[in-house]
Amino acid sequence: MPSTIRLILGDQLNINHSWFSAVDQSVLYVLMEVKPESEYVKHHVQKIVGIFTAMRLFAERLKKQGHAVKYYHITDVDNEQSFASNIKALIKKHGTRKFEYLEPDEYRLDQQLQSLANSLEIKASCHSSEHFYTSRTELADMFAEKKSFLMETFYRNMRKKHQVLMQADGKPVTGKWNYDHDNRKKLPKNHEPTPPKYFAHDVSAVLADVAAAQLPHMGRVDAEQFIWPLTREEALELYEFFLAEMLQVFGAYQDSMAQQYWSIYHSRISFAMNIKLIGPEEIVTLAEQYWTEHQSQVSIAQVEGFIRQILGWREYMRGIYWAHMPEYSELNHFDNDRPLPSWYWTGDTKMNCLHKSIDQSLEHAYAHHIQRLMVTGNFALLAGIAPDEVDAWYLGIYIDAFEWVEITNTRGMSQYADGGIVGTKPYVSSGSYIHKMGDYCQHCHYNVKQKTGEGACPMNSLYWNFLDKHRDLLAGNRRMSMMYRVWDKYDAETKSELLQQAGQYLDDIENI
Ligand code: FAD
Ligand code: DLZ
Ligand code: SF4
Repeated sequence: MPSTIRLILGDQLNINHSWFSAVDQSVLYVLMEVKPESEYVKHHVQKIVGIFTAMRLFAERLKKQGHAVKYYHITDVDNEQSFASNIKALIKKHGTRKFEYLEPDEYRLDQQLQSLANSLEIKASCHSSEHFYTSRTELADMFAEKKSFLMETFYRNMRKKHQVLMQADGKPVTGKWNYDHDNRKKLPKNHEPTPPKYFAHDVSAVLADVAAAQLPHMGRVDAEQFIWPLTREEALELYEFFLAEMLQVFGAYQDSMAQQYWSIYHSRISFAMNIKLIGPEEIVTLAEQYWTEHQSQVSIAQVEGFIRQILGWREYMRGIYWAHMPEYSELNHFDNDRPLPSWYWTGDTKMNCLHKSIDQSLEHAYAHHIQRLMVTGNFALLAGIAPDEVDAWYLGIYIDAFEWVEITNTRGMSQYADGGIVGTKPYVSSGSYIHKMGDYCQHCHYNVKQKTGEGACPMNSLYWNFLDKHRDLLAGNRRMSMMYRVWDKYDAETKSELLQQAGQYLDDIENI
């Protein structure tokens, strides 16, 4: 009879966790597929199937190692479809004396599990997931006396603390912290990126369970050739492929967009990392090691650009989340309230940049950072979409979307709904940025060079409309002042035409 129950959530599949270092038959590990976790937003079918399959494979692996495991499939008759009810039923059945769980990454589940723990008459405790570099409060503690939390400051502190890309004299290797300026290139004409690595899992049985349980979902899936990594070994394989084939140009092309290529030179490691098949520390260590051993092929700009994303941005977002939740999920700096256009769920728009970014998201449950930020996010902000709707879309559609990293990127970095906690200014642009960084505009119904009139690129007038509408909130921001100077130089007639054009597009937003 197990005297301890240990709960493992669907994004806590860390086989190197100290919990598993010894086999102890008095401990029962519990994993459960439960309906509420699939229903808090409408998820991409690949996200549900990916998480369930990875959970099932993880449970099998624990069993093979000799651990006692109780696994609730979504269709099991004894599954009460709630973490709390299933745990209480197990405690009753086994007469368990202790309940243990790992720190959830999401505020909602943290609250739920704390209240479950408090309601039990047995001992209950919460343990580290042993995944992140930082604790929940490390970022807030670091900036305790400061008004704003600068990512660059945080990142440099992380580099020093963890001795990543550092020299013995305390300076960054090569003397420079940041190589952003060497990066940000468009893909050269006729350049064909290395094709992404695909796995080919048959997930038909899991998909059948999802259908039988009538879980809401969206998006497409090839159930016989599921492409995402689902075990630690596959996560390592995908990452090693990235190091060997892609790291050498990762930074250079990380901001580029391409009509024909859906992931370009991105690692696509976020899903595996977010469900903890692989950890950030090993990712960073392996990248630095690869660079050290291959300096003739991989420049510092590439490896620094990559490490910054994980040691910098990813940990920073986690810190922001725990410093500002639950208020963060309510922030709406611009009071935006327009519904999300229905074509966000179909890709059915004449704007090619949006069509391509949404269509590939439905196909692969993935878009790379610049598509999320400067295409779908940019349009949503320019059009004044309600942040709740934007968040629900991002949280549902991406296979790597978990609230701690989704909401900080969406509501914060992309929508500036937090009024500048994450970003120092809104990430907005007209069509010119999209034109500069890729080839979407060449294949578009609209003309990126045109601001008004039939066929004018909607991003152009919406951009000026956004600046004009939010002047009170933004004109005082030094980083926006140059754009306001440009706007102020337009004559009254041009301004009025631009605002009118934006108004027409917004009135007909479902059909643009
Ligand atoms: P790569 O480009 O190869 O980067 C490597 C890794 O760096 C990523 O796997 C990721 O772990 C990390 N990283 C890069 N940028 C960020 C960032 N801004 N914040 C945190 N980590 C970062 N990332 C998620 O993991 N989950 C999300 O739900 C999510 N939602 C986003 C929503 C919006 C609106 C935006 C603008 C960004 C979002 N991101 C999210 C951040 C980033 O876009 C993804 O991490 C990245 O696209 C994942 O693909 P990749 O693994 O190929 O990344
Ligand atoms: C996203 C998700 C889904 C769809 N289903 C489950 C599930 O049935 N069981 C589970 O343990 N986890 C699931 N998850 C992931 C959780 O929502 C995740 O643990 C939280 O997002 C915490 O970050
Ligand atoms: Fe997007 Fe405008 Fe370019 Fe079309 S022309 S792809 S809408 S930026």
